[in-house]
Amino acid sequence: MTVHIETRDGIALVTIDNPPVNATGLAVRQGLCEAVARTEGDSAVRAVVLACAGRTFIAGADIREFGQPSKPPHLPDVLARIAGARKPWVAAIHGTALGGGLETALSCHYRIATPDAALGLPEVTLGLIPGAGGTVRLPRLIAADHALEMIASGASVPAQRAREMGLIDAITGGDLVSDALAFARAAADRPLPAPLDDRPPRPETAAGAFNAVAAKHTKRARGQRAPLAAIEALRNARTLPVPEALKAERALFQTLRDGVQSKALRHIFFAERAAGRVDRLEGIAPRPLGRVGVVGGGTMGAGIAAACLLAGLSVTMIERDAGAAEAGRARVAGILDGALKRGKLTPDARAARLAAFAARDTYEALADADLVIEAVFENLDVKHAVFAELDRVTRPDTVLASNTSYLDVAAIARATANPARVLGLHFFAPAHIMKLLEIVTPEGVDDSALATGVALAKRLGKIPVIAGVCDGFIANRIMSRYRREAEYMLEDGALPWEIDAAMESYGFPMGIFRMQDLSGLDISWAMRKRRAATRDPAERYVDIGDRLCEAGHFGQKTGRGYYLYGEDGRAQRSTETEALILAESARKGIARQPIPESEIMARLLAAMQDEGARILDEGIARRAADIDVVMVNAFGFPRWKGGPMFAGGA
Ligand code: 3H9
Repeated sequence: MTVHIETRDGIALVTIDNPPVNATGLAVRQGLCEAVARTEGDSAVRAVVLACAGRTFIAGADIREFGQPSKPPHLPDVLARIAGARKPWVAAIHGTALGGGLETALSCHYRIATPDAALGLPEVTLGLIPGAGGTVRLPRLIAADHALEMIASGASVPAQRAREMGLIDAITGGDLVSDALAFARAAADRPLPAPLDDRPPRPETAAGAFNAVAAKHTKRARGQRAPLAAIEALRNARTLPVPEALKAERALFQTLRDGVQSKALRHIFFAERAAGRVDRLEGIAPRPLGRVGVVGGGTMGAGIAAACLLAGLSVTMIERDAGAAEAGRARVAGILDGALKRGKLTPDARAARLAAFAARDTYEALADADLVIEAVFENLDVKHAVFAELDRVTRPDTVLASNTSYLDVAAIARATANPARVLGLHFFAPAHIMKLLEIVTPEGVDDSALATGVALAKRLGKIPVIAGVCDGFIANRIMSRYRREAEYMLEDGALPWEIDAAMESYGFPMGIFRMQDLSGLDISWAMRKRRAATRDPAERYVDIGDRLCEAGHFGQKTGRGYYLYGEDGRAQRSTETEALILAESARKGIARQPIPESEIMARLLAAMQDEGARILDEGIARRAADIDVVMVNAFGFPRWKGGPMFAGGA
């Protein structure tokens, strides 16, 4: 039974048991309707507790049903029945009450939660708004601006904050169900509170607060429809009678659900979860993961070390001498301090994480590591030397990983006696923040080593994407292809700020030239110089980036790059860059033609899609959706466009 009912001493305990997250699929909706009918009709029942089995309270409507015609009873109708019950319903919340789950709790007369529970309406993250009364009932329970913030941001609030806002009535001290039953028993002796639908909307916390939150989310929306629809629905909730506000909410929800943005966001939601599932690892246990070694204490090594520490792993960092080890230690401590400042770590947790960290200058310190990640200079000889050392000092079952962003991991592995324990773990900077981890799998890599890489990603809260070995793997290979296309357009007729503006109006947070200026032009220049000898002379090559570097313009850090940077760090159009570009077009005999914004984006997308298709053909990526996950999480491809392959109809 998906929903079962038992009566304990006059209180009906209605339990939803619909793994994995108790989504309100058809069987749950039917079960809830029956529960209302039975409890209303049973004179022995005085009150009802609604609880969930398993790891969480209801995490929302069943997203898988959104692509199909919806079957009655619909959630809004089910919730109207609960809200109209003549006996008090108490929602007993553990885990997360999200979306339709929180709306279900809002239809109950009371809500109590465990101290570690979280409540939210994350529909906007799926390109939706709440569609079962959330936009109308939440602002009748909590302040108007708080309700708008929750719905337009999609962010959850922890139980304590929910209690302060008035979203829940109590936090349990002991067993949730026992406490909820006791709460319900007491509630049965009191008059039934007025349903939320009969209450007026709550005022804002301060004059103008609602409009301020609305303005903030309008600005952030950047082409996304759902946050604007959320604002509209919340305004309706304040101005329209409840039945009309509910009707308007439903209409907005349905339009969004059937629109391309929500389809794209649902695609990415499932693609991110599918990315970590690897058929060949079915039944393969990862090796134990407690102690991680990191070779290299630069920006990348320190970020990786911090990510591991923040996930509760012990970390030993290796540098070439005591001075470099100290610098690496300071970088890691700096990242943990940042986490402390942002409230992500308590002072005690920071101290405990630092106690689990050591920076050393001898490889022997890695003798007991379960996994070692190398993050040194991108040079095959240097990497070979590191892996030969790792082969010497580590246990035979230690998994060895390279954080290379484009080198041949199989060639790196050959520096060891057992290449089967070597793989690539390609982090993105800043490594303690970016969600993506490319797991590069050379042929012959051992299944349990691979499973350990995937387990590490999950332990770090990252999304693992499996990639085969090629120059740049999935992420950097597509990135260099579309960067090349952008450079061709510079010669053909566009200017950096026009290309960046096209990308930004498509939804990228930053255009490609501005992004290169930010990360520094010198690193890719050095790489181009290293590769110059092996470059196909027939391939079109754009020299503009090299010319900028030759002039000492390395990007924002030198005040000049594709753009010019003022004292305030703002990027301005550079007449010098423009002159250089025009000169390069002239030198190559190219008659420049202005390129309209739509064509710029079409060319960039086509380049990404074409390279994506090649990557799929070569088996470097396992599925088109993995490519989308990479582009969304590594390079700011707008999530609500679903990634380049989805946008191309793959
Ligand atoms: C909504 O409610 C609309 C209403 O307002 C109106 C209706 C009329 N449906 O993330 P995990 C699956 S919109 C179907 O790996 P975690 C997920 O695919 C919804 N399936 O676990 C995965 O399956 P698999 C608003 C769902 O512990 C498995 O559950 N709600 C749903 O890291 C485990 O998921 C949301 O947006 C779902 N709603 O995180 C919440 N949710 O094992 C979306 C999960 O086959 N969900 N699955 O890969 C989440 O944020 C996280 O899943 C959650 C658990 C925090 C709950």
